[in-house]
Amino acid sequence: MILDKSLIDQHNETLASAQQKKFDFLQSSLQDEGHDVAAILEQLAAFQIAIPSWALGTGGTRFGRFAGGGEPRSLEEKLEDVGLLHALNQSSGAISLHIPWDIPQNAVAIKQLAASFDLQFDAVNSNTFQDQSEQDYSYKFGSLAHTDKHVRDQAIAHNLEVIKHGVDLGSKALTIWLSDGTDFPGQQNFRRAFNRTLDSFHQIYEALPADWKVFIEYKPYEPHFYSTVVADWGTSLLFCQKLGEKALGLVDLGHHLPNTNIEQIVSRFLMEGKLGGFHFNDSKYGDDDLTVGAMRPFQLFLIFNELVEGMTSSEVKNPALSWMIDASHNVKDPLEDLLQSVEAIKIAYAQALIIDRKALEKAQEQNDATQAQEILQQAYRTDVRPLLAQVRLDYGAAIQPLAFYREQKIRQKLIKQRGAKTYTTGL
Ligand code: PSV
Ligand code: MN
Ligand code: MN
Repeated sequence: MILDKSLIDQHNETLASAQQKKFDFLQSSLQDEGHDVAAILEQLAAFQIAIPSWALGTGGTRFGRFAGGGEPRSLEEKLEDVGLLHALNQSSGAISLHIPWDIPQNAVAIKQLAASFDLQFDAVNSNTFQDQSEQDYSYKFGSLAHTDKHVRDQAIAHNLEVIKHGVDLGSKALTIWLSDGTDFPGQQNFRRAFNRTLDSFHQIYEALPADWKVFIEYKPYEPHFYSTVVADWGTSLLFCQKLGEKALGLVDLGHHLPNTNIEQIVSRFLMEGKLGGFHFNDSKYGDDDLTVGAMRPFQLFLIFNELVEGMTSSEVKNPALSWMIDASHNVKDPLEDLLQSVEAIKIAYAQALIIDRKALEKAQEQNDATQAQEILQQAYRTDVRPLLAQVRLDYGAAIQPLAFYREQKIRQKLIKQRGAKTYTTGL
């Protein structure tokens, strides 16, 4: 859907004076606290979050899928949807593709279309967790970790194919989420499964272009319920250390057992210079893939506290990160869900940027737990939304993207254009 930009200007005109009041108040409070508001606005403007191509359609669960209408029917329409999000918030300037769900038939044309929406291609994802109709061997008992070399070779070849697609599109990273694992005690030898995986990873690593990275995503369980080869951050780090500097860990917020201290994991990865990127989402129980910030916004803020600390500390040398969302669900309009997710990420980032770091360091040195809490909560309880809205206004995006989306009945327009019964590949 091509968006008429003048509609955004009209929307902004009606909200501009209220926005100005909120922004002026926040700006002067932050300045009184010693913050450089212009610098914060610049950092917020530069912060772009990649949209997963598989989140543009209704997610569904293994029990059913309740598809909405007007969902993208092709890669081109997925790019249009991300282009729309980016026009609304100027914060979603990238897309992350999943192969073979999104095989680009004509990479040159796809790249041009993406550029017309000002979109880049973030990490490409391989998929050896499902069988494809034309493949020779089944992944029922694993892929890169399989006991049978034929299966492993097939899975390696698929990853090399994904890298090729990524190169054609200008992507610079491969994300491997390896679902391999077992469902019953004794089913496999853990050490051998690890070593087979390492050997497969090595072969993929060797095929990476010089300026590429590979992200190793971990997840404790599902689809397998007894053991998973890359179950946790320690295993991911171990693989990355054995592979070399292009291999980095990927933290999907939903891939932790309940009450895990994810912010400390983030700190550890950063400390080792081994953090590659994120799959943002939220969850109450497991890999729920809920809208970012829907359940535990404070945890998200604490994660950004570590990220900002790590990215600004001279003690940490970590490459630039890939920021990606991995969320989708059954009951929301996917585009609304994504607008909310991007907003939640940027709120947490903005709040982390206004933490009084010097005071926090002092409190930490003095073991003053009370003061440390006060400092963190001073930032967390600040309503930073006028900063985000200001950046959007300055860059020609909508002051209130979600309200605009609803006012303009964009979903209804997409349904009219694409139909009420649309089908997307992927989860
Ligand atoms: C697996 O649960 C995962 O988080 C991986 O990132 C996959 O690529 C994605 O979900 C598939 O939906
Ligand atoms: Mn993920
Ligand atoms: Mn997941």
